[in-house]
Amino acid sequence: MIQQLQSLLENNNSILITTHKSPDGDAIGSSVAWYEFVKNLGKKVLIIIPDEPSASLLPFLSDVDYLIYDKNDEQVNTLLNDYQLLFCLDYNAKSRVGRNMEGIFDLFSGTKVMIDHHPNPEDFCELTISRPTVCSTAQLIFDCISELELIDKLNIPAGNGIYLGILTDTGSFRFPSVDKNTHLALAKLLEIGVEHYKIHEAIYDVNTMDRLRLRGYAIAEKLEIIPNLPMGIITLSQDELNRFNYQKGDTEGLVNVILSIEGMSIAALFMEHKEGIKISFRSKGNYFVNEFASKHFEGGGHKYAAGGFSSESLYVTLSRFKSLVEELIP
Ligand SMILES: [Mn+2]
Repeated sequence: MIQQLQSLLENNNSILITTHKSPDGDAIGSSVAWYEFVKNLGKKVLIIIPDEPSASLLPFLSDVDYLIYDKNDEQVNTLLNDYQLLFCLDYNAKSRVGRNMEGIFDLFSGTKVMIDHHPNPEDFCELTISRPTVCSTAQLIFDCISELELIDKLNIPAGNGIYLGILTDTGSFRFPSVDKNTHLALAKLLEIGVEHYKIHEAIYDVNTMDRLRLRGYAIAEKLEIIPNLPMGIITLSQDELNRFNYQKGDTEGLVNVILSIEGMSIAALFMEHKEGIKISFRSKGNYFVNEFASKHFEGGGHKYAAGGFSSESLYVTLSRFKSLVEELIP
């Protein structure tokens, strides 16, 4: 597989990098890392992101060429076929780029390559590098570069992206998906000069008062423990989000706070948006959320972290959820 990747890189000079909708730290981090790496190999490269990332991720994009598909769809559609390779990073199905951007897969006539760590990848790329046991796509990017024996082409900007992706996809290096290789990769990043503390500060020390107040309110007033289950949920209506001047990214990590309560193993956050109800599921130990999310809430993800969606009202979504929660008991 790495040989196929190697020959694709040797025989093609122009590369598009795409990632999933509502990009998280791993989506942005792995895209930036791959961008910097292939640029260093002398390639022409452009990143396409489905929609605007949260504000804390924007600084990581300051040195790369990228376009937001939602704002530049026509421009992207016309330039797609100026590129030979299209990389799909941190997603495993066409639909993950969102309904808007999904059309690019019909328009693009070059070779598609998936590099991803979500289980059960859809078969739509000519080359699929899928390793669900790896903690993050960023780590997988690191592994690919090292298997290509091109680790000397890893520069600090690429290293920053890899660090960002690993940091955010592992809850700061604490999830079971972290292994020895994760720490070896991190050690290598520090060795080449990545300033890890700056990345932590850029991600974790950028709260606004509104965001802290929203979190305080959510925990104090909206956290509900489901009887007879090691499970807590938080629901936030559109009115409540507006009250705290909600910005994308403000509830990042909020669902994990529920799991920090002693004895809690499953957590869910329901947020009412214009498009519908967005749900984040988290779990640990013997509890898994990805199948539940895909079976009942048009979602999916990893066994311990999954997303979901419902176009019903918040009230109906919650009652349906509560009627189904027993299925989460193994
Ligand atoms: Mn990821």
